Amino acid sequence: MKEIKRTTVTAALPYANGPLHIGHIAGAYQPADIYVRCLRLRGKEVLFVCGSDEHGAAITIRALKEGITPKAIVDKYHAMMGKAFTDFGINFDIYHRTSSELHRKTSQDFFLQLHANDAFTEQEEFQYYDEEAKQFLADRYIKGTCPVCGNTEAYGDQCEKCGTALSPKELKDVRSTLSGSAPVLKPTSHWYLPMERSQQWVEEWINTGMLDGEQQHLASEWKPQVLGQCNSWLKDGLRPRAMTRDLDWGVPVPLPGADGKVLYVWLDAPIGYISATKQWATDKGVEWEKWWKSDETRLLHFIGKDNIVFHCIIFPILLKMHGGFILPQNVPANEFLNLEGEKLSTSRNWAVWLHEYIERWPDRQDELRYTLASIMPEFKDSEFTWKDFQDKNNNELVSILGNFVQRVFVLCNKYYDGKVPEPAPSSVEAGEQDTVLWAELHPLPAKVADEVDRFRFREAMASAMNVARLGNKYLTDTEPWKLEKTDPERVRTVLYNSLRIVGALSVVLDPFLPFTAAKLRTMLGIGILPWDDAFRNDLIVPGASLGKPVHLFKPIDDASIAAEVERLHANKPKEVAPTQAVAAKPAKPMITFDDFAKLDLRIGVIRTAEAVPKADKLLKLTIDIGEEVPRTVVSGIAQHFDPAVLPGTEVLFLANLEPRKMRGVESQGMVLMAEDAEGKLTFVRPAAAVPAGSEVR
Ligand code: B3M
Ligand code: ZN
Repeated sequence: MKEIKRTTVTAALPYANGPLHIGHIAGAYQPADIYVRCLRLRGKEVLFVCGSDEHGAAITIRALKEGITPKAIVDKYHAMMGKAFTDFGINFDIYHRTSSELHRKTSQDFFLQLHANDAFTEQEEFQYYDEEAKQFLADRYIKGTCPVCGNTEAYGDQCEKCGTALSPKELKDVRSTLSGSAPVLKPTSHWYLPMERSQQWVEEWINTGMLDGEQQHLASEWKPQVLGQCNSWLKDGLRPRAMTRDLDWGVPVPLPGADGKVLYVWLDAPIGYISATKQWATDKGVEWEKWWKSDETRLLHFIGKDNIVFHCIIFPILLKMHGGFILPQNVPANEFLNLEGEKLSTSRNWAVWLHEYIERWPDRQDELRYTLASIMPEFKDSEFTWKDFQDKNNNELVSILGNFVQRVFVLCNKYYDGKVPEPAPSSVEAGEQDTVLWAELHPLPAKVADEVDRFRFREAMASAMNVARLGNKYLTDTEPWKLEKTDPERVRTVLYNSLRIVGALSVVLDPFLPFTAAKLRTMLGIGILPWDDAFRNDLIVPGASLGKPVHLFKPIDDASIAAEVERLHANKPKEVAPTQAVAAKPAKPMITFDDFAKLDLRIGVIRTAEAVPKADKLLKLTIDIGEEVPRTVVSGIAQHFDPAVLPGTEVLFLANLEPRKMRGVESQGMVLMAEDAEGKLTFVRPAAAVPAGSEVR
């Protein structure tokens, strides 16, 4: 294999159709970020690209649901995801978007080159067409009865009840989700990628790493589950796949007679990595080609398992048919993360949303990063629980890492007035306890790096944490606080060594806990050390001033964890079985439309919630209804909700109810709730996100 000079790292372009949750982060973005940070600290040349995937039915369906345009959807979620990544310390060289002009041009040029290379066949096919909506229907716009299990709500591409992958023509009693009418079959012609032509070389390339007689990668370095998925596809035989769609949202097909047709989203999205690179290069005034076209470049795609075939089979075929591009050297896909015993689900709101976590746990990114890295679904699905998050914080971050650093800084503050002590010159690594310590410490940075190189991020972080464990043990074994009176020189050596360990931690923890690593550097008064210099002797300089000891991590109490779990359950839409329906009460007397129009109903968002002293039924809430000052409301829901979980909750709000005083507080409106047969209360919320203050009519 050629010597590698640089690495292009891509992380899957998330669909701009909803916020990011911890499953996305643990699946693709955090592993990529760890990998990139580690390479950079080792002085390697890396480019890290990502962006929003803004095309495809995923977007148009969301737009339909939220009642706004696809453009408004992608603008909203692109901004939201970009901010969440930055806040979480995931810093791409560029976070681009596939709705950009540069991307349109790049993907159209790519398509035209494929067309010129005879990579496509043109085929006419009958596809479902909605005569009312006047459009061909993407698979997700078609519903019908599943031929396998009889579920009447199966989609054109999949039955979510029995999990069978379907094609629209297999469904019975087909209907369009756009108009509800029965669609008709109409001929339409599309450009297909005859993938069967590539079957042979793809099979060989994936399984042996050989391409055109050259060793491109070692299959033994690919994850078994990635090889497994590819081979199960290959075993079925590759088939032609349509590369264009009849849709009005996407990159227009740049050929005559292709009006109303756009590129298939899985054609344009991976080209998004290339257009992102081009945009980055343009912004920097450098060339982009070497990142995609040089055999001295290693290309890596970080993705979740549902994207494997697109990155390991379809995109490589496209790249090769186009010509001039390198193929990925590895695709270290992760499996899925579950949450509290259930699958993460956007539609059932069963998720920990990244932007909400950051809001509720400000300045605690590393606590989540630590938990996610330690349970990363590298080889099989894994599970996040809030309890585990608490345990990892309290028993590992607080007790091991935080405790070690705290002890070192407190002692240096106390004995040396916050300065680095002068060690006994010859004995730094020579005393009996020190020899053992250094023998164990010295190999660790290389071990961490090696594990990161092999995409073993869990092990790598554990090895990095071992530096702190060894430091803790060293302090416990040497007990410097007992020796200060009798052997101050020894104490100086021990604490000097301990500071060097903190210095090394600021390096080896950086890929995993970048916020903490930066704090350590500030405390030590040093800059970023190169990886191989993690333990260099002269970096911690005797006599230099140290920063104040700070608590790096705080223990998390049971109540905060209980509130998070409760919040998850409270936010999950309840499935109401018909038997639980409330017996209908007799209807109230008629009102006129004018009576109704007098009500000022709006969507509000709870900003704060607190108990009202000496009133066990009441909570005092402040509610944002888009006005400058949030409304204060006293609400009789204290026995139903823990105030800690309420901030951020959307509510239906009556804004023009006469104010009245309750327990000395003026209540300026009313939160409307639904009540079930047992008297249990639940909030009435909009089905999709709307800004605070939106009118309800
Ligand atoms: N947007 C699918 C996903 O979010 C898709 C990835 C594109 S990567 C080029 O799972
Ligand atoms: Zn089914």
